[in-house]
Amino acid sequence: MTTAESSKNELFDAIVAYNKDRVVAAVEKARNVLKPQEIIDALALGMNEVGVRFERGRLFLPHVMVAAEAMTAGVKLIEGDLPKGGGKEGTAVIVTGTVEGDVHDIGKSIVSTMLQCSGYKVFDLGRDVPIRNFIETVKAENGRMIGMSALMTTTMQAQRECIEMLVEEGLRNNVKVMVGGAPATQAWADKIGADGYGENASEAVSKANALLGVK
Ligand code: B12
Repeated sequence: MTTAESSKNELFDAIVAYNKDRVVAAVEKARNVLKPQEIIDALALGMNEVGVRFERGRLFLPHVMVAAEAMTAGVKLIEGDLPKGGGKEGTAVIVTGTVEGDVHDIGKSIVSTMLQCSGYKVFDLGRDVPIRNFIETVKAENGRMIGMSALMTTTMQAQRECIEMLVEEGLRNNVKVMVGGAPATQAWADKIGADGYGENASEAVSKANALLGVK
């Protein structure tokens, strides 16, 4: 097995074992062999497995919480290593956040970081964000795009409501909307009239570039 593969396995196993020290050690080690994005992808795969085990009743909420903390710590370690876009995209503003009622923010934060590294000015509103806050921030900061994350089938409805509010406020033509989070799909994005959907953080960046006309 190559060192890269064994590094990825170590990252995955450490998250699934919900062991923060092991995650931190695995990330430090992996930095010599893997690209930052590969490290994030391996950790995210581990988080997905945690989700599967939680669903099957093999892990419980406290385990998921510790695994989530470990993932956040791991990503924080390598944030500075992510390639920078050089700011050639200028200062296009993107407002991001996890919708109201939803506290899942790991994926959203990765997306925000990657957008930032690609040269965008990102206003990350955090988690459990009321729709009104997205709208007010986009107005106040002259935002060109809203990127909403939702991890639950119940909360993803807020993505639709935000688009409806943009229409009501007469802002829809000036503001692109990108949606994401595990239950979101391209079909969902089409259904609610979003401009784009990204399955992961790299796709979020390429979709944002395409929608905002950035080469
Ligand atoms: C970690 C986790 C938690 C942590 C969250 C910690 C945190 N700070 O985020 C804690 C323990 C707090 C938690 C709580 C709960 N959780 Co939870 N959780 C998860 C878990 C296991 C992993 C999520 C995750 O972080 N994945 C890793 C990241 C990297 O992936 P990601 O979020 O999908 O993000 C990527 C893409 O989706 C995309 N992306 C994300 N956002 C965006 C945005 C844009 C604009 C774009 C373009 C792309 C994009 O890019 C990201 C990077 O690649 C999922 C299982 C799963 N498979 O998703 C369940 C899951 C989402 N949780 C679930 C549930 C039910 C809950 C609780 C209700 C449990 C409870 N009984 O209390 C609460 C909800 C509380 C609330 N009100 O929000 C369910 C939801 C089911 C449903 N009906 O939809 C899931 C699916 C688990 C399950 N299978 O049952 N949870």
